[in-house]
Amino acid sequence: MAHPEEYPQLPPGFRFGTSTAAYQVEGAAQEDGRGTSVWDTFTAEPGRVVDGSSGAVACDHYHRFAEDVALMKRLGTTGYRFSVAWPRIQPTGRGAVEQRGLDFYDRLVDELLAAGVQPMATLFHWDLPQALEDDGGWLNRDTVERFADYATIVGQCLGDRVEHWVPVNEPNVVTLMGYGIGMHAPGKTMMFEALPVAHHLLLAHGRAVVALREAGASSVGCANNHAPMWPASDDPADVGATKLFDAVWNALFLEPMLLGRYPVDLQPLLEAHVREGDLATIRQPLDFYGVNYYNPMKIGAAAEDAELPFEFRELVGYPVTDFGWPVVPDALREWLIMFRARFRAALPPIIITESGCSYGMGPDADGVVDDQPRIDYLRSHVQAVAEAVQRGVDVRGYYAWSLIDNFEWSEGYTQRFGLVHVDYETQARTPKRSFEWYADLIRAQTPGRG
Ligand code: GBH
Repeated sequence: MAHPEEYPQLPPGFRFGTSTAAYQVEGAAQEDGRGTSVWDTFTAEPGRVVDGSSGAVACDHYHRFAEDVALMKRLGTTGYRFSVAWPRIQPTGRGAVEQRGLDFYDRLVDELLAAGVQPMATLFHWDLPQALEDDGGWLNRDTVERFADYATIVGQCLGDRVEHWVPVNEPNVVTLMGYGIGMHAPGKTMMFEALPVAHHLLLAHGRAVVALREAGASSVGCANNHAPMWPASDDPADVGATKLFDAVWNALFLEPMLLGRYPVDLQPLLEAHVREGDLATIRQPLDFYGVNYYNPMKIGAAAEDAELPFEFRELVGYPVTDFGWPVVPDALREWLIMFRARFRAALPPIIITESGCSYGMGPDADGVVDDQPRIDYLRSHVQAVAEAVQRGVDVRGYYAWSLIDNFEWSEGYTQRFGLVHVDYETQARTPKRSFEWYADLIRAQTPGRG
């Protein structure tokens, strides 16, 4: 039985949800006419994924979605963020609609609504159709047009039933990890030459916001990954490197979306790609600003001959997750307060569209998955959000990453972020102790109901 006083309290109507993404959970890669995505290609290349795995089967969510929705119902969540796989809707990224692919999301949305769960749909969580990548992918401005068409198709099908829309998940991760340093698909190592990707993803965001609204969507936002950047020391070289990386990771996406301009330091690098009207296209009024938060980063100056002008340093003195990422909930609270103070009227209500951690334990002899560190993570981060709300920041929801263990990109199946354990041999789902804790947290918001 949950004692309300032991759980962070958020205002009435605050939505507690969970998040996943298509390539990480669906599997069924060959089914119902799905086309090849850049992640199918990337995972087939030796050495790209630590355990040599792919999302070909993943959690088999494509076939087991009803079981997964039943888990959400049991959890008592009222929100679920998923992504639509573009190659299921348009196998080559252009042209005719693959109705069977669209039907899957239609069934998923209906199943969610019947369970009392409000859907949040992401249109692009990194699985670009390979055929578009073959034509340059996000380096090619034409991909923006293709994305706007795709947004219209999905919006027309689901616009009446999806509560919130996210056009692009973490454009910074796509730009930097996909095209900058090559840790993600499509695996390009272009460093600063990857900046046109950022501009095209931002244009894709703006065009999709318009397309979705025209198709009947009522609430459209974004899901940008933000990491507070801390300098390794007060040495001006470290401070300067931190300022630059902060611009590249955070401001490069945030400022065009909210203010309609690029950060001053980066303008010279982007100028050549920006056409008349582009910045107005990017700056669309948003119904919410989605933040994916994991941890702050420590940045230092790099050696003269280094490839990049900044360096990632280890943030010591904090507990770490299995991934080695530091657990710093205070940084989330401080970042939210700073964000609100800086943007004020330009900032719509915030939703935490992802927050979570990887801890790897499986079921013990009694079948229990005792993931206390995840409970601590969730408790402290939800508490940080509650404190930011008390300080006047308008945060409307928290979506835990993730509902179930899943394919963690270049880490394959070696990192587990789920509230529910997945046995990849049997596909058995086992709710972890953190699942029970999250259920209690939700119940504790409305005393008397649980
Ligand atoms: C998100 O990306 C994704 O949206 C989701 O698909 C993914 O499964 C989830 O997070 C978990 O990874 O240098 O040690 O300080 C997260 C992007 C970028 C977050 C790198 C952590 C720095 C770690 N990540 N970042 S560290």
